[in-house]
Amino acid sequence: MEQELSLINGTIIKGIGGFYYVEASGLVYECKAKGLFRKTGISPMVGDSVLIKLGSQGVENVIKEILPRINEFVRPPVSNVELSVIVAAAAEPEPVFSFIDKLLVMSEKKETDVVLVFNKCDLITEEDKNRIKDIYVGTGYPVVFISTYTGEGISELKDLISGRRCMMSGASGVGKSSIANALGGFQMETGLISRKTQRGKHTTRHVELLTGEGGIMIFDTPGFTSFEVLDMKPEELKYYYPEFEDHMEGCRFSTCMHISEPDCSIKEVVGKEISSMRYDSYVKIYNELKEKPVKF
Ligand SMILES: Nc1nc2c(ncn2[C@@H]2O[C@H](COP(=O)(O)OP(=O)(O)OP(=O)(O)O)[C@@H](O)[C@H]2O)c(=O)[nH]1
Ligand SMILES: [Mg+2]
Ligand SMILES: [Zn+2]
Repeated sequence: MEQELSLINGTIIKGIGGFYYVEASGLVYECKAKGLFRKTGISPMVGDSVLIKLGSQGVENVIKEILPRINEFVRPPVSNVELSVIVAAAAEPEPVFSFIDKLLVMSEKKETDVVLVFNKCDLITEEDKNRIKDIYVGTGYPVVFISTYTGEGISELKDLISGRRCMMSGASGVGKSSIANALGGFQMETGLISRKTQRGKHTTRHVELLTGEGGIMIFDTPGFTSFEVLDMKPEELKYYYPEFEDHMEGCRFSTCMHISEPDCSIKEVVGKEISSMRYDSYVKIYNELKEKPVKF
């Protein structure tokens, strides 16, 4: 009983080299997670709400318990996400729409709300923006066009995300850390993209939960260049494209995958109500899932 009373409730904001940094009442404690995995089979993640026991006189602080998670993501590895902020660059690097759609699909699967951000809008025209808008208009996702250089869209984004714990994910070099800095006045390291490959240089190495004024709570995460949709049956995928929902009922077969079946009402509206880009990414991801049997 005495021991329980001495436990402190906090949140893991960072994990490096076997240490976890736990924020509790404005203080940050460096902790170990000794024996926790052996006892529970669960490894701590950034975002976890935990109970820690403070050590004294040379004894380290220890995470004793991980409280139940609302959700957890594998890439990036974070837990308890309230809003998924998917970041792409409008240019430099060019957006890869199938990659963006994979991130969207994973967020749908995890049932988090989504905001889609196109950064570096100082590099594109209004016409370019309209082309991007057209791709996602049917999804219902909020799409925000921003530039951390000019400040465009930053306050709009702030309004959309404040008060919710946001996971930022996206390719390296799209500006995730720059956005975190612009939103919350943080000083996260940012890095130039490679001139030759037009890709980021993986500047951010660790996931970190940043808390700032005005209800800003952001997981800054390392960018990645490839991404596979995990733990999903191919038949599930269609439910993670919100714009399919209104059209599915017209298909001849209730089991229609909207790939090669006859009388498919989804395929009928591709290029109209459903953007070709989105449909193409659906087919691509569907085929990838088919080729890669997943154990359940
Ligand atoms: N033109 C332009 N460049 C930007 C903008 N925002 C950020 N950048 C630049 O893009 C580069 C990458 O920015 P970062 O914030 O490091 O990108 P990141 O997504 O955090 O990258 P990783 O940490 O590697 O995943 C830097 O050189 C930034 O200065 C913008 O609005 N416009
Ligand atoms: Mg970064
Ligand atoms: Zn169909």
